[in-house]
Amino acid sequence: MRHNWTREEILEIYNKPLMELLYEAATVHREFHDPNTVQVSTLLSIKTGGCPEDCGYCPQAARYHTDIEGNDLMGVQQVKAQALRAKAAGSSRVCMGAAWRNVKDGEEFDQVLEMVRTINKLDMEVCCTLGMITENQAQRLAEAGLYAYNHNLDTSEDYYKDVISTRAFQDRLDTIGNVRKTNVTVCSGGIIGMGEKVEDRAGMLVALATLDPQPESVPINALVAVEGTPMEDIEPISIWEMVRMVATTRIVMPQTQVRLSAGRTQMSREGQAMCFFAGANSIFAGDKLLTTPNPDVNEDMEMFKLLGLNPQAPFVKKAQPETVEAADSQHLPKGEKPKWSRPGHTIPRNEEAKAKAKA
Ligand code: SAM
Ligand code: DTB
Ligand code: SF4
Repeated sequence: MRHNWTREEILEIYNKPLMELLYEAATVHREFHDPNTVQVSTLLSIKTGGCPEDCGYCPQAARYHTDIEGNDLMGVQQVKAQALRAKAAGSSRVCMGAAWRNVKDGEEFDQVLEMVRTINKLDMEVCCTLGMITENQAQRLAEAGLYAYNHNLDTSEDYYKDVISTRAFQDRLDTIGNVRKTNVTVCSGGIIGMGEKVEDRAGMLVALATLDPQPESVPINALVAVEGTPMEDIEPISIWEMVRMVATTRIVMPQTQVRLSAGRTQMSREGQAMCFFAGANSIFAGDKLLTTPNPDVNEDMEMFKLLGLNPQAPFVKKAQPETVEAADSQHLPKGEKPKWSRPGHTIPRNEEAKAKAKA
């Protein structure tokens, strides 16, 4: 496994003639994975909207006043019912997302830990994406039976400053580092089509591929431009860019699960098939991502049938984590108030969207 990729090397791969790029990526893919198996994960927005951050792509940021329906933290039984439904529909993983800047110790986090225990006992892989977390919080999640933690780098360190001003790229690396200190696997990727250069896509892949170990899972999202966000007017990327990004990710991170994430409603079946050929081996299923539309589950299953793809069983890559009950926990809440950064620079595009929403 190589951990010393440079931006130039990655750019060279990304820009290869397409047929060569596809052939190389598909060859690497076959060496490390069954090309006919795709992992299916269901997203569940357990706490929606009202987020204090200013991520320029995100409909859940309170400051942009988008047209989404906000919700307080869901109940454990409601989450269990949704997880059972997802399992019956062929998902082996549930990913719970919360519109939080970071996790705070207290009742709500205890409730999330209970959700993790509950889903793990359904013999499904459990993933959470809750914003920044401390090492102690990562350990408490691990003890509850968490399989993966998602925290995206989103883009290159350079372009990051044009997208988010309320926390720094380094904060993201710190959270990933905290997860790495536990038995929980790392899921980290990003978004393309936010107005970044191809060099920024390569830069993001350098940051991910030089982590040692590399993330077990890398989601590649295409921007879903949502009305009211600073990125509402950005034109969708072409399928060729998605295919190139997936193929390059596959080549530089051969063992990783590459997730074809947001943006599939814009892609044809042929386009998605090309992404699977290029090494994507996971999707998010369910008619909604967190707040935006996703292809219908039945449509996805039809596509799987057509392409001869099979949904992956849970715990193929790593054994099911044991669940420790709250009463037997070794890790008590620390009530830490960590000093995550607030870089505080302003991003004109984000400021304009905020002013427009206020008006
Ligand atoms: N609040 C937590 C955080 O930011 O870490 C977790 C939820 S957040 C919505 C998870 C990820 O969803 C983001 O890091 C981003 O990569 C992706 N995402 C959010 N809005 C998106 C959009 N409009 N298009 C594509 N991806 C998006
Ligand atoms: C990831 O990289 N993509 C998913 C998951 N991780 C949490 C989220 C996509 C969200 C798309 C916008 C929305 O539906 O709100
Ligand atoms: Fe909040 Fe996460 Fe959206 Fe950023 S991406 S605004 S942190 S919910």
